[in-house]
Amino acid sequence: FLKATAVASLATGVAAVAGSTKAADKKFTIALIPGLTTDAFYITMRKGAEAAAKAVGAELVFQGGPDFNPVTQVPVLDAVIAKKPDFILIAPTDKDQLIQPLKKAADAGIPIITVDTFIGNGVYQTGSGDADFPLAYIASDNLLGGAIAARALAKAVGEKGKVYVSNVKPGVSTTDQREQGFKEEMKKYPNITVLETQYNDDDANKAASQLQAVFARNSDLDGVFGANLFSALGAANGVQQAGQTGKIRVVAFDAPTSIVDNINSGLVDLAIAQHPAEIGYFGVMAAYAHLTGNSIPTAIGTGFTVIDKSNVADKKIAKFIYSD
Ligand code: T6T
Repeated sequence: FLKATAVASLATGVAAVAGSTKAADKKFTIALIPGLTTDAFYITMRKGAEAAAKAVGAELVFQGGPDFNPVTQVPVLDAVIAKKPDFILIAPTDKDQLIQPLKKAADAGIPIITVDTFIGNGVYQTGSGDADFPLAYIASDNLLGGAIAARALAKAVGEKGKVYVSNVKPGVSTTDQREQGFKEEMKKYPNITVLETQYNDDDANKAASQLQAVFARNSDLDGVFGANLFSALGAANGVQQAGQTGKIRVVAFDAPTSIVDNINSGLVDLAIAQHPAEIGYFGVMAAYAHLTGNSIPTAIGTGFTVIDKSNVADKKIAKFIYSD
């Protein structure tokens, strides 16, 4: 048996040289599954991923669900697994609910990196737990991002008063960590009360009506932290609809063009831009490195660019505004 295997692999080796299908020449297919397809954050991530795929001659397949929800993401993941790509990059829409579906990919021999969000506790390749099998996590430092938001909002409201977090839903690693980082940092401001978090299910309209409802209950509301793109956009719209522009201060996570317009108009004080193109670029590069036999780091952290009135018109900032 051993002998037969050796002969077979030798034969394959010969064929590979003759056909010139060495690993480095192979056109790899790398799938990128975003949290949802119609979100400027993931559209920008895709652009970075496409740029890297072009650089290494890989094919990028971008396939995702219509909303940020495991119920719509898991069938997309199953369909991608069935096509047997060489690598899966995915932003899991829930820390727990994507573990088993992703295990299926790992069991099928498809290597995985999670981008933006994580499964389990986000610490991979430790040999412990049931969710450490992805090779790497490539993302912003969301705890830090939440702390930056808290400091900015505290400053905007004069370090006193009432604020709240407009958030997506519990179970999403990124937005959970932003809220955690925000609340921890807010403990340094004893004169600021953080009201109960409002969960909007990634629906900007819901975030806008929640802002008005919180304001109706708290006429002395001073500020809101929108913990992702739709939360921030919705909360800002709610402030405007309530006629409170400049009175209820808004700190936004994410930087689509609409938020930048709102900084110019004074509706939003500051936006914390992530670097989604960088996440996509390094996601593909790490996948390619692994596929060509190189080792890769288990975590890659990407940065932030804070945008406010003082730098919003700066040309160097423009590349951090998300693509639509
Ligand atoms: O904030 C990003 C992303 O980091 C988060 O995981 C989900 O929401 C966004 O896509 C923005 O909508």
